[in-house]
Amino acid sequence: MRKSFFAGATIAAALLASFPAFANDISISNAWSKESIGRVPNGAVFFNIENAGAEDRVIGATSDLADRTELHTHIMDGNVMKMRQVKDGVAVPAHGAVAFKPGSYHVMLLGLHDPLKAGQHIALTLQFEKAGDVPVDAKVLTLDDASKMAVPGTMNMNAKQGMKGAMDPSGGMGKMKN
Ligand SMILES: [Cu+2]
Repeated sequence: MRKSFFAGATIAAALLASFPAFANDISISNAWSKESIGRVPNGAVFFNIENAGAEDRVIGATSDLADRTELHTHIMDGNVMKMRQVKDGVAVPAHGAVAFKPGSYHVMLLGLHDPLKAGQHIALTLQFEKAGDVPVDAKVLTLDDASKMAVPGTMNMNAKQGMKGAMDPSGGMGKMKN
């Protein structure tokens, strides 16, 4: 499990040139989003937050990209995974890290002004209780590359099929074979 996690992290790191942003003790790395599908007017942005100092809290996010920029998370409601706005912020532990990742925390872009295109860089601002505003430069990935940024649990599932299955660009949930 640990090994798969690091394999996933290595693939993720290889996909992105990392542009860490520093503000006091907070650094943001591996920020990414994915290209818009058709006319879907929403997007999500993911990244890692590392904190070299005392406990802090993400209290909001802003951007010029969409009508609304919100902190979101996913919760299980019965057997259904739902997105929900996070209104009380996201704690960032002292000398710790928080991953905004698929299936978990993300910055939600609601009502995108323009579709996100692969290869594009998008800018947003994270607001921290103590560190203040921290800029985020996120790279927009193709759907194929974005699928490789999957959470470790998903990587483990793919690993059962071997790397060939996991790397198959046409592979999706509907194509899983046992
Ligand atoms: Cu969301």
